Amino acid sequence: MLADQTLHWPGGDCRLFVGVALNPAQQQQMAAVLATLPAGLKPVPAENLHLTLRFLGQSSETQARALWAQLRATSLPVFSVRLEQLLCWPGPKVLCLAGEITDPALRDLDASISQAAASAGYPLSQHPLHPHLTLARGAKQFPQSPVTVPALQVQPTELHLYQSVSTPAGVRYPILASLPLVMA
Ligand code: 3AM
Repeated sequence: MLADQTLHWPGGDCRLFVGVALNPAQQQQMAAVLATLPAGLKPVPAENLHLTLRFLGQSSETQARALWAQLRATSLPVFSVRLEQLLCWPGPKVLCLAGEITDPALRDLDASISQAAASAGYPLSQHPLHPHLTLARGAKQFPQSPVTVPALQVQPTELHLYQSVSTPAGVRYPILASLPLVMA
């Protein structure tokens, strides 16, 4: 499927981030894993699974369009990352499956996104990129009972601009625009 490069703006200012999704087989695999997480954890809905590459925060339409135009004019490399380390981050209280950046293409992509974000006027990222898939929230500490999560080799084909929408039923991440990642 061709990426929809058009940016569909929902109106007003929006909370945004740039990221990638799992492929459908991985999403299904992880949905099954989410269903087995110990009680006390709040698994994320499977449709919310994603890897955040850059959190942008509250954004105007003008700023988002400037960012997306710059990314559209950039050759965005396809990358691969292996997520295999189960981590509990006590600050945001999330359980996540994390990996290291070993593919130079991911460093290049991160640099391109940072450059586009800076020229569109977004503040510098507070943390260096640490690839991770948030699995559950409400994780004050590492779960006492054993958690089995398979390693995941993620090789996305598209970059997405996600909106983060809070609703009474929970957070949703609609995709506002997508760009293809290309072989170098
Ligand atoms: O689930 P992950 O971590 O991939 O952590 C938040 C989530 O990504 C991250 O943006 C994604 C959608 O909410 N996020 C939220 N607030 C953030 C902040 N102030 C943030 N990342 C960095 N700084």
